[in-house]
Amino acid sequence: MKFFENLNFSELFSKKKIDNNLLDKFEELLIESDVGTEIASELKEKFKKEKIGKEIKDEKEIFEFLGNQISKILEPHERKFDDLNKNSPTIIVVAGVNGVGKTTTIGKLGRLFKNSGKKIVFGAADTFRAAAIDQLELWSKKIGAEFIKSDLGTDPASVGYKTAKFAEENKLDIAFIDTAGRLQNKKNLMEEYKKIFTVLKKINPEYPHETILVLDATTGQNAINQVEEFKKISNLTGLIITKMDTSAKGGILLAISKKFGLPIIAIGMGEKDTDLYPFSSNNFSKILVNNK
Ligand SMILES: Nc1nc2c(ncn2[C@@H]2O[C@H](COP(=O)(O)OP(=O)(O)O)[C@@H](O)[C@H]2O)c(=O)[nH]1
Ligand SMILES: [Mg+2]
Repeated sequence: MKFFENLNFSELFSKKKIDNNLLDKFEELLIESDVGTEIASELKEKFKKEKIGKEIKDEKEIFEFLGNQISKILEPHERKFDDLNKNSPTIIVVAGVNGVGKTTTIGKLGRLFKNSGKKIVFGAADTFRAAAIDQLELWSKKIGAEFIKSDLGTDPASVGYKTAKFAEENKLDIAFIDTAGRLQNKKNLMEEYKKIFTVLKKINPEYPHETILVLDATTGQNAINQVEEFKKISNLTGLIITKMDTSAKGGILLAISKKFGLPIIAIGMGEKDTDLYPFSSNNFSKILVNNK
């Protein structure tokens, strides 16, 4: 995560009194970090209130200020992990466009819930590529989850159905339904998702209990469009942001929570099964600040 990589505050502020010109530059730097214009201006105003006319000792002072403010902005959006498994079985659809990390995230989520003794199943409703089915099957073997699949090209909704039924009949705790996110034909994709929801609701109107949208932090502002599209077809219950271990700027998370008010569940920090962290606004802001 390189949120502050391009924020060269030391040059900007060193031994200068904070004036409006400096504040504008501060705001510009924040906008470059994907936080969005609203939050950038909000942070500028707060900074102004506290520091105008004063001298800044060093960069640390600015990072501390930003860290605290970011934590405050994100705190209301924290979604506690334990909260995800209130029903038995809990049916979770994992959605998102191709390549964001859905399948990997299911593997990692599975690992975390397995660690706390939950019985789980993965359903391979991304039926368009054999490799996608195999990938999820590998994860299921790795962490000891049950696995449901159909033949290549089968209707994804039928896999969703089978997976939820399997979870019920075997008294499992959680079913994770993996999906395809091919964006080549947006209309078809959204129709496929709708069908999965419709079929699940036929089993139980409360299904799915969760629809988690996975976003890739490296996509920057485009992540906002993705949330908009998926919000149209489903009741999103939370977000997971992947690839925060890369050069992605974490700022997009602030822009998204501001715009949509969606809960944030976890952060992906790598490709291994142990690389998923329940979201904590406090830790997240600390990582951002300390990574400089
Ligand atoms: N560095 C990094 N890579 C990730 C992370 N999550 C997923 N990936 C990688 O992103 C690629 C696409 O992931 P995949 O789970 O297949 O995405 P899907 O198409 O949404 O199912 C794979 O190479 C994953 O290993 C993450 O948090 N950090
Ligand atoms: Mg996948």
